[in-house]
Amino acid sequence: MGGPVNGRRAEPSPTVEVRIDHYSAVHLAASRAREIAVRCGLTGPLPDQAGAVASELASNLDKHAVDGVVYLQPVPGVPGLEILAADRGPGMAELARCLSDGYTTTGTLGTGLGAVQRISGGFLVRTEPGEGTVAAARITPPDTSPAARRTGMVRLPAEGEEFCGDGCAVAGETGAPTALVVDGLGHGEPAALAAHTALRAFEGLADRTLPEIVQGLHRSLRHTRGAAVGLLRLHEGRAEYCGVGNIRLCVLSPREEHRRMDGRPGVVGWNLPTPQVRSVPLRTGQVAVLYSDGIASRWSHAPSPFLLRLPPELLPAALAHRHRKYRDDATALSMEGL
Ligand SMILES: [Mn+2]
Repeated sequence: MGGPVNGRRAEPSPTVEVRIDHYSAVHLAASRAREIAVRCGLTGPLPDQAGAVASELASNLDKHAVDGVVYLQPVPGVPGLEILAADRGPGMAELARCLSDGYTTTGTLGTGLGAVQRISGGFLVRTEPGEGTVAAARITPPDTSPAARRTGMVRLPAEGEEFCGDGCAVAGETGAPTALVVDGLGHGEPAALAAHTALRAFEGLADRTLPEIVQGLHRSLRHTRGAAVGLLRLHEGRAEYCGVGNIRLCVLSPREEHRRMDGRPGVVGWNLPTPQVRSVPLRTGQVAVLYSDGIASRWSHAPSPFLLRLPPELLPAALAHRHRKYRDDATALSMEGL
């Protein structure tokens, strides 16, 4: 998936974005979903089902929503396609209410999302008048066990770029889960190579302490253009964050005050500051999100109640849709506390 980077192993494909700004985009979303579903390892009727789900979500956006977008990407860790939809209201809101109330209509409105829910291995939707809607549907083989952990991610290349200079990964299925977001300096292929090098190095470092991981990444990135790095490790009731450069952390909670943390100035691979680990309370029901500077950090100064309540599966799509800078690669990765 994705082109090879200087002949090295290809990076998993970044998130594919289809803006629903015209009816023709509905067909585009469906055909891209079918095509990416095949590349994600789905077989039999599943690619067509993925196309049907993408078509339904996109057609709702086309008919009823303002500023609608569909994101398509592999489900991390298992064969499968994730289809995310986001808008700024108002139409999807009505549909989602019908769905969550079990309310049926004689029109095509409720039935469409009901079908999406039946076909999908997992379907989540959140909506609020004035805020819009975010939805996620996962198409996976019938025997797929549910995700071990509640996470979400979106990784978008800068507009017009083939390569994404950001990377992200989660490791530690058994031990303390550890997430990495990396932003190769600049964008395009050299940035992608730096991000790719960091991801490969992270595979062998993930069970070390966070400062050791940063130092290991620093060594492996010496011959690249360097990167900003953010690491997040979950423990019961808390998390550790270690950041260098513009990979920020925000911890969101429906009722409590949110917490923000910024990385220390520096470039991993070039001038590494002494890595500093900071601990932050993070419990079940709270969500931590690591994000690159392709998402404007302004949102985190006063997150809306809608964002504060989003589950980890939906938060990255909402941030990318509302706060993305189109001239930079943009990544967000979220995890729920343990
Ligand atoms: Mn960037």
